[in-house]
Amino acid sequence: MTNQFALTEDQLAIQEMAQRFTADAITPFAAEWDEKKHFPIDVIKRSAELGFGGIYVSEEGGGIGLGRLEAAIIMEAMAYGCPATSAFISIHNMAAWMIDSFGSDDLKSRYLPSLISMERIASYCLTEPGSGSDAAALKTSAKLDGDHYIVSGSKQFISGAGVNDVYVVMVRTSEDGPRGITCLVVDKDMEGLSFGAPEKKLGWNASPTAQVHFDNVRVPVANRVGSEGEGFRFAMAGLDGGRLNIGACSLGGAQRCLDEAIAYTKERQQFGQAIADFQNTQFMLADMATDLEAARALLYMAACKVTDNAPDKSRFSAMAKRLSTDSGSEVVNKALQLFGGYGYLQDYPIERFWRDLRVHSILEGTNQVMRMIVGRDLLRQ
Ligand code: FAD
Ligand code: 2MC
Repeated sequence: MTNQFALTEDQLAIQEMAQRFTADAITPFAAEWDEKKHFPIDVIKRSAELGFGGIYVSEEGGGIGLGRLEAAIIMEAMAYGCPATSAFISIHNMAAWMIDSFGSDDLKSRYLPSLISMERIASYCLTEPGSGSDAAALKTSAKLDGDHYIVSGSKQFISGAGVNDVYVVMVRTSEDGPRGITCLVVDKDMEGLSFGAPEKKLGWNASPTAQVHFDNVRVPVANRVGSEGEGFRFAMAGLDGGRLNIGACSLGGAQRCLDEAIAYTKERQQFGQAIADFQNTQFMLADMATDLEAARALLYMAACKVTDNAPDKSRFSAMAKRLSTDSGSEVVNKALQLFGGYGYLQDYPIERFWRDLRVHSILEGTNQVMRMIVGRDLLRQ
């Protein structure tokens, strides 16, 4: 960021490109995707033409090699139309980045080109039925058998499960807690891989979620990311960036609802005047804008810290995720109130954003886990 607080010309150009794509390909269709539970795979793949299949995959790896602030700006812009679609692209980017950052040259050459072009799309598989917040308690096992691992177990709540082609999976290769976790890349067509029924959800209807089952799936050792025992660290490093993006998705969704609320309250008349003329309305809009800007400032700063690999990057990423997702939902809730009964109807976009943003305080680490990360880091100092 130049002048400490302004975006650079390049960043503004990236923002404008993402905003144009959103206005053209996402915003006009998002309500229908939500209503029909339609997964907009064609639009997601089109975003690869802008480089969004490998936003922070290095240029050597074939990506566009941007920083995390630029990624957040892109996610925020796309979430203005549809937070679920934006977050789906973020998860793919997190998985691709893990392969680029920690994979062997062979693994990178076999997976990255088709991930970056989004010919293939990747899921990130950490959560299990018995281990959500306590991710290091995961049980899906991978036992070495010659030059393959035999993988058995189940993953829960996996975005893109059943539709995506590639699964970046955290598995247990030894009993040694977080240090017994290894990261493997699994193809959809490997024998023994199957998927649960699509989950029926409150929001994120444009993004399919399901269980992934591994029944003695033979995964080549060559598909291991890094060494045995490094998987948990890779998974957490991926989430440092993923959490920024989820926060950015909340900012984009909340900005849209604030803009909608400003337009609506100027139009809507009650007691012989626009409801925007009531001081209560103005105070609510003022608080919404203030809270949004404060969360955005922290998130952009945290993004710069992750790009720079700053020692406190994980703490800042957790603080920014917590604040942006909670503030984002609060802003949308206030917008819904300003719309009165109409805010509750599907005729307006507010209720969709209200439902879509709710899950951002839960996934990629609940906001209680975010506080745990921040609190532990403060006390460690
Ligand atoms: P739990 O861990 O059981 O938590 C329940 C409650 O207890 C929460 O309020 C939590 O904050 C609280 N709690 C737990 N431990 C503590 C503690 N120590 N101190 C205080 N409070 C605590 N996961 C993936 O791996 N990949 C995906 O693609 C993916 N996509 C998802 C998509 C959707 C729509 C959803 C809903 C989830 C997705 N997840 C995914 C899973 C998500 O990350 C988990 O739901 C989340 O981490 C919480 O785990 P849990 O649901 O098991 O809740
Ligand atoms: N970057 C790199 N390494 C990290 C790290 C980070 N951000 N955070 C932790 N580690 C390392 C840590 O240094 C330690 O390494 P070592 O054993 O060498 O000392 C190891 O990982 C274990 O860390 P902890 O001791 O902190 O592990 P613990 O089990 O106590 O708890 C916790 C970690 C709670 C923070 C983690 O389990 C967590 O983040 N839980 C939430 C799970 C989650 O976010 N799930 C999201 C799923 S994805 C999703 O929802 C999607 C929509 C895609």
